[in-house]
Amino acid sequence: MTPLQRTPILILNGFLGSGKTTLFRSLLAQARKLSLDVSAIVNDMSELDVDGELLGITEAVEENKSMLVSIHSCVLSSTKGIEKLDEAIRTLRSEKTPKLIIVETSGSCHPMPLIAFFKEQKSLKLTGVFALVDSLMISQDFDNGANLIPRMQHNVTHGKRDTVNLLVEQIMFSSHVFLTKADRIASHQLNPIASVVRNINPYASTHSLQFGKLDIDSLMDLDEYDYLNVTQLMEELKPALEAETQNDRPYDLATRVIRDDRPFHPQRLWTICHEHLDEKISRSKGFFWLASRDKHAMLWNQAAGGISLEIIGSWRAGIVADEDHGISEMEIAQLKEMLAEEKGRFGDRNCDVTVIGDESRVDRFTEALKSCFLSDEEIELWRGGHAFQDPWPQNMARITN
Ligand SMILES: Nc1nc2c(ncn2[C@@H]2O[C@H](COP(=O)(O)OP(=O)(O)OP(=O)(O)O)[C@@H](O)[C@H]2O)c(=O)[nH]1
Ligand SMILES: [Mg+2]
Repeated sequence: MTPLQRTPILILNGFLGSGKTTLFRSLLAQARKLSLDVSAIVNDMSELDVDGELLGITEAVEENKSMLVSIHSCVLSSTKGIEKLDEAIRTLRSEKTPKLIIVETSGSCHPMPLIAFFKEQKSLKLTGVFALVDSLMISQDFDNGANLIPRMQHNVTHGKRDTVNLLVEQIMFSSHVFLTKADRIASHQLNPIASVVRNINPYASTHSLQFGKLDIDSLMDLDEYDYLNVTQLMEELKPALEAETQNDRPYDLATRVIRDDRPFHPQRLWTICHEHLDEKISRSKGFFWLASRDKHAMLWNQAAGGISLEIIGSWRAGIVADEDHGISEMEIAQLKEMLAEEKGRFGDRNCDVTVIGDESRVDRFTEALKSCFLSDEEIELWRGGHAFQDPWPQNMARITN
């Protein structure tokens, strides 16, 4: 195989909730519009595979399911993750060679094991290693970036490794840094953050990015990743990383999964979110339903400094119950047949949420969320058509594909 035939690989790395899936969805939509032959690999640390589902409902993937491989229940940088990545690339290239393979890592993924892996792959060409950095999180938790290097130095001095190392090293290994969510901070805050990033990695280009608006054209022919820039860094970090790669879920991050068929009580959920969310809960995401909006399947998306609820579609059970469903009797009969297969008490309606955070806080928040599910008495009220108090925005955005 000549070097020209090597398949380009682009990695979307970056801390939990920094905007990787948002960018990925935008890139897949553009690839579809421009008929670009792009394949996708997505990694979710949790067994719920929320990102796999979010990419799975894009029009690009719905039209061609074989373009996406989803790897979940482990982090890509672990030994197991790298094996699964290798297998996924083989699967994607088994029938034809895509023009570009884009890989979204989970937010807890260290880029070094992936870079080491691609360096050895003669038929692949690693181009971009993108580090997406949440500028709102940096401004709030690291004083516009001023605390980032001192906190890293403190860890180095004390022989400690935590998520600060991860954040800084994601930047160190990147070819491009994207400062996301710039719309959430004042414009004068962006420059200090960008200059800290440039101090950490003078080789990477730094850009700001809002809601994943990046032209895919500019990514199709990127230069090969410059391994020389990180040779020394790789040597230095090797001992520490070797210990971490044995672990499927590294760092001081704990993951919890909430699975329940019941809806959330809208007011209780609102109160709990306002009382319990802080920097120790790095990330929570998933699908759920609210007792007050029981026709809609909703996406829960909480990252540092913010939570967003979006409508992702309609529950089948909601359509069937709707007197104005506007679909044919035959379609209704088909939906009822599907619903008969469901195990939950509420048809296809259910709640699947992953919570990721500091070991010390994650259980408290998870238990608090669980207390938001309707009690048996409230379920009876819901069945009777009770109007639950609902402080969430009335006009929730619908996720677009
Ligand atoms: N305000 C604002 N929100 C954004 C932007 N980009 C992403 N978000 C929001 O940030 C949240 C997390 O975005 P994702 O794209 O899921 O982040 P991620 O990096 O894929 O998250 P993980 O895979 O869990 O690490 C979502 O609620 C997004 O809507 C942005 O530019 N501005
Ligand atoms: Mg994601």
